[in-house]
Amino acid sequence: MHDAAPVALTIAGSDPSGGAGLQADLKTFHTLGVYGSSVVTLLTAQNTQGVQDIQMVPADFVRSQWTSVSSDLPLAAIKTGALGNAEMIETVADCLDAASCPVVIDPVMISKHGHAIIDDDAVDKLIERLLPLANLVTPNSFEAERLVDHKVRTKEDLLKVAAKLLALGPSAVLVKAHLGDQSIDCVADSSGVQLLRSPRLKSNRTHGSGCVLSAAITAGLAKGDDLHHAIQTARTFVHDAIRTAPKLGAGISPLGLLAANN
Ligand code: PXL
Repeated sequence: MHDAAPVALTIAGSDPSGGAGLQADLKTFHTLGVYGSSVVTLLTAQNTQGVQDIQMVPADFVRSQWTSVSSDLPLAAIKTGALGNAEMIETVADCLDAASCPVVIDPVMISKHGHAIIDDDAVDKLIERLLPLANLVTPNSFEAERLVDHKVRTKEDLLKVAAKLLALGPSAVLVKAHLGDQSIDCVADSSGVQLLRSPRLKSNRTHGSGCVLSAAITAGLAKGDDLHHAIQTARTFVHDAIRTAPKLGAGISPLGLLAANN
């Protein structure tokens, strides 16, 4: 008999080029020893050069996928990625209200190429419905600025934005920022605030790095790690995956998820 791996679920959009979205999440889960399942919210037509088209999955069908998966698999952790619009956020929040495992919300708003993958009115819905049920929310500084309407230019701004986000109801926040030549992540929860610094990697092989980070944290939580340990491990995983990313496609290459495990 083999022990079953813990099961994680991603509720996210498809990137057919495999670098971001649910494909990145599933690969990350797998590499980190977690069984991956997925509920698809939207389909993109994209590659390393940009997002060419988007098609929403009907909200009712997202609910059907959730019912199929959650009624059968022992979900140990869940993450959300691209949700697209307010109706989808409402649907996903209705599903997650019933969840009894940790939930990581990655509030995906734009692609690496600056292509919007969320409607304006969806941001309000995200704040109202999803943030309060998150164990962790993982915005980059652009997404955080939009959620709390405060620019991130300095370390003080970053601390302020993290505090404002925490006040919106998640149990913890991880705000990812680049200040000068440093990559600084601000982690805040009820026990306090921490700044995690690392040198900024000069690489454009970063397609899907946000997805991989939040998926790696979700994998850690599925395995029973505490949040701070899951974040530390996931940051190292992403750092190694960017460092070892092969050149692929004519645009922004995806991360090297296989090499990071070697
Ligand atoms: O990296 C954010 C992201 C998440 N999910 C989907 C995406 C993107 C960026 O392009 O397309 C489906």
